[in-house]
Amino acid sequence: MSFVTSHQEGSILTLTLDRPQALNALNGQVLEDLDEALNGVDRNTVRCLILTGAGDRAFAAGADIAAMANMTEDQAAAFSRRGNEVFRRLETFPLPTIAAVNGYALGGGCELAMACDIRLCSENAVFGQPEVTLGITPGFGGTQRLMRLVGMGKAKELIFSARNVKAPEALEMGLVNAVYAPEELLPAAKQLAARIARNAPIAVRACKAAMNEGTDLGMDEAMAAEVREFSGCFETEDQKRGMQGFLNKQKNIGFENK
Ligand code: CO8
Repeated sequence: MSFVTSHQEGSILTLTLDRPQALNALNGQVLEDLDEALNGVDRNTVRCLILTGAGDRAFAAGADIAAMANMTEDQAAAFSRRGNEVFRRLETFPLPTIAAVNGYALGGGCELAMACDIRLCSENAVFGQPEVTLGITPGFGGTQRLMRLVGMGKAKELIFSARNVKAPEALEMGLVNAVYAPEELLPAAKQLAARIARNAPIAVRACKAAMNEGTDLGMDEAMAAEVREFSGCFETEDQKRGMQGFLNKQKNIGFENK
């Protein structure tokens, strides 16, 4: 039995955190199962990943507090390191990822959503980094990714105060891209995934790599990363297909991931 289920429909793979009795809280096994689920992704057929939570209450209510309560400093470091390793793998995974946040995304849950490329949420979504109320800091990337997404001042306000934000405020600050009625969230995520999946997959992956790499570089090195990813698309079959298709006024160019 796994705490992460996979369901592929065409070229879209939905991964679901499946521990609803604990609001999909992230313990060591959930992290391993997520890593394993990423191992199982068929990169030849999948063109977009959606990550969501089982049930209608939570995406993930954070790292598992019961599992952390009696950790030593060394154990906490190992847990944080492992979580960061898996989340970084997701962040740099060579496919676009969409978090469909269907309820609470607190602590590690918010951090997991932030490791995805795009966040959509339901009207009942609640985001926050409540760690300081537990006597700890965010430990799965929250001190680093939140400020990159919403700016340093807002990130410090949210992390220091442990104030939760509801969907409309998350939208306003750019933490999520769009808000949907709960029943419309997954269909909307799939619609966006399908739209992404229609585009040249090598090019989409290259955009992700250039944008991810560029965030951590100065402008000159970042532009060099763009040149590398841009030129790397040339001589692919899909680049020829895409450009010839345009020149021939062809509609609905099908790309082959080659
Ligand atoms: N960990 C473990 N169990 C949880 C968690 C969690 N984070 N969240 C919820 N649960 C469990 C509850 O214990 C409860 O279980 P049971 O039914 O057996 O008592 C079940 O889920 C349902 O939860 P509630 O009864 O509390 O449901 P409510 O509707 O009353 O409240 C809340 C929902 C508001 C989401 C509430 O559950 C809550 O506040 N949860 C904790 C949120 C939180 O503080 N998250 C941050 C955790 S810390 C963290 O994520 C740090 C990440 C970095 C780690 C670095 C490693 C060292």
